[in-house]
Amino acid sequence: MPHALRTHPLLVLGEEVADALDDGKPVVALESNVITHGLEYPHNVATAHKVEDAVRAGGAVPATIGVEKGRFLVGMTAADIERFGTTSGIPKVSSRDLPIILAKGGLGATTVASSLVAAELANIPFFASAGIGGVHRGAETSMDISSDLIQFTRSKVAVVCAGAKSILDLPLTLEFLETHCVPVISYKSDDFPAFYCVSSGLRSPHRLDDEATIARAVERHWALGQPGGLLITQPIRAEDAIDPHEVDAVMERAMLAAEHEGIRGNALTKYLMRAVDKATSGRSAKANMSVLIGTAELAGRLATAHALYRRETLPH
Ligand code: PSU
Ligand code: MN
Repeated sequence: MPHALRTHPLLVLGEEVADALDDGKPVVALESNVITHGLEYPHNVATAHKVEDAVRAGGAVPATIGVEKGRFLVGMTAADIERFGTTSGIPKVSSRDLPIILAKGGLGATTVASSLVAAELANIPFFASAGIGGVHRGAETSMDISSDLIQFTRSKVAVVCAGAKSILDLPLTLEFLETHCVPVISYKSDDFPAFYCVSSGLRSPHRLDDEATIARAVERHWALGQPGGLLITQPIRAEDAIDPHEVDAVMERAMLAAEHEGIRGNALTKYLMRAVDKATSGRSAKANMSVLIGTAELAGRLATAHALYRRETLPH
């Protein structure tokens, strides 16, 4: 029998994703802003495929999300990924932008926040992104706090990431998550990671070392009637990490340059990331790939453990 989601007016489900959701098989949602704004062609397209392969290696079906012709693509095809990767001028679409872009039509690249909106509509309980947005440094005056954090409190989707880059204020980011009741779980680590670095120097509120317990925690969160998601972190592999002092020095310079050039609002994240990529060339490309693959693979394994847990515990 065709699933209702297949005919949802705002969703275009990929065939494999629709079948997996019908069968209660694990699916992991992925963002497209990293394809259009995070990396350059052709590295962006190649990376998007590697990330999808990593989700599969973890046992789940990948669902890369974007916006086209007034609907969410949930489970982009290779042709979709190529189109997003090569078309210039695709807007970055966060939650606040969604209704307008959906109303206007055209292409839109989803951030973590807006991908979570689509994932929840499609009943996909897991999402992977290497780095989330957070509280920006200087937020006490700029009030620049990524919508990603707000969306965690609204969408019932568990987010797997390698923490956030230290272009952000990581202590404030953790404070914000605590204040807004978002559970943070660090997988096999005591610390909250900082994307290129194994540790941000901050202790994580919770550590869990096995997929089954994390899957149970995700289900418990929702059994409590909580509306939002959870954050699950996994650090970069130590051998691929970059020295925190070097990252800090580069960030400081990039932030001063951004201020000098008057870069603000939703353009700031991309600007800072590009500056760091340039300054650390070679190694940051390798680190980026390592983080993307690692988080996608873990998300695949967690989605698999979660699907199994649901099958075993839910009435048939
Ligand atoms: N941080 C990263 N890589 C990214 C982003 C953030 O390390 O690609 C992107 C993601 O799409 C994230 C968005 O959802 O930037 C957050 O942007 P803003 O800070 O404008 O909310
Ligand atoms: Mn912002």
